[in-house]
Amino acid sequence: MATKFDLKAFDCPAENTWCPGCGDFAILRALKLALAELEIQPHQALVVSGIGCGSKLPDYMTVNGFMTIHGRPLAVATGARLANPELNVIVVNGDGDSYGIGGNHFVQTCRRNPDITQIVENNQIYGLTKGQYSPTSDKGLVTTTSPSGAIEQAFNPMAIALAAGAAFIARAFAGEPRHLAQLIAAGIKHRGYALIDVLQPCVTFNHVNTYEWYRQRIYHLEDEGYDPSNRESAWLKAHEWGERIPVGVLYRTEDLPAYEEEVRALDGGTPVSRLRELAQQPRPEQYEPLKKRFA
Ligand SMILES: Cc1ncc(C[n+]2csc(CCOP(=O)(O)OP(=O)(O)O)c2C)c(N)n1
Ligand code: SF4
Repeated sequence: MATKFDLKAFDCPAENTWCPGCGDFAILRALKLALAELEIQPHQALVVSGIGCGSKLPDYMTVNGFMTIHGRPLAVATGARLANPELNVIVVNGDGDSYGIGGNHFVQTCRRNPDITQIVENNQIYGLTKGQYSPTSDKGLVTTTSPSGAIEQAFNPMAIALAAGAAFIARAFAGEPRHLAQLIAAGIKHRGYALIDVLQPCVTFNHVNTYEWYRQRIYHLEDEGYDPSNRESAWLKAHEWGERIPVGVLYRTEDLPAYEEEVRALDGGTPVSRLRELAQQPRPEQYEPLKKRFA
């Protein structure tokens, strides 16, 4: 992906505390690449996160950022988008934040379809709190809270997003930042909610789902002539996990209106546009005394 302006615009001096080798580094780079490719400048984007290792991401780039409480970035992002549709609103959070504590917000956002893009750093573990199993941990995964192996079935974000009505559903791998950047850019360009679930190795706590594990299994849907507009095919692809794991756009439809297009309360203007109008209206009580003073 050739970028049209300098990625340095997004650089930031904050000390990075991610473990060396963490997949979150590639996600950070891919997001910057995608924004640069779309010529979106730092002040034109808002990155909203929750709590977790991956949710530290807005701290590590120059951009408008909002770190919410655990599991709530989608609610905050939807509100921000309604208030100011000129902002490119991007949510970045972990699988625990998104699919665990934020699970209901995830489902409601899929069916609500606000024009925001969500990047889920899916490392199949709770990284920040030191390696408990998460909703996407594979059954049997041995972790600090499942010494005999996780006994629950894993949450399937692709299938749940599809069933809940999401209009753009993609999966990527943190070991391929340029491919990931293309998917993020496509998600941002998509009108409505876009989910990009990123397979993100946690090199410290998940010793099963490693870079090597994923490299042996992933394949690219676009290499197989796959048609992402077919809902039935997407349902089958959403359930492919194990020996072969598809990455790319699983499902996409442009047929659904974005949530904010249907919110009638915004017909008279958004909160930000109304504030701008107010600011431009002459306020005689302010300038009349000044005029008298300098007459
Ligand atoms: C209400 C609430 N419950 C629990 C926590 C503790 N907590 C902080 S981060 C986290 C898990 C984060 O996991 P994930 O979202 O997968 O992100 P990762 O750290 O793996 O990037 C938990 C349980 C919290 N901060 N707030
Ligand atoms: S604990 Fe895991 S997810 Fe957190 S920074 Fe380290 S490698 Fe990344």
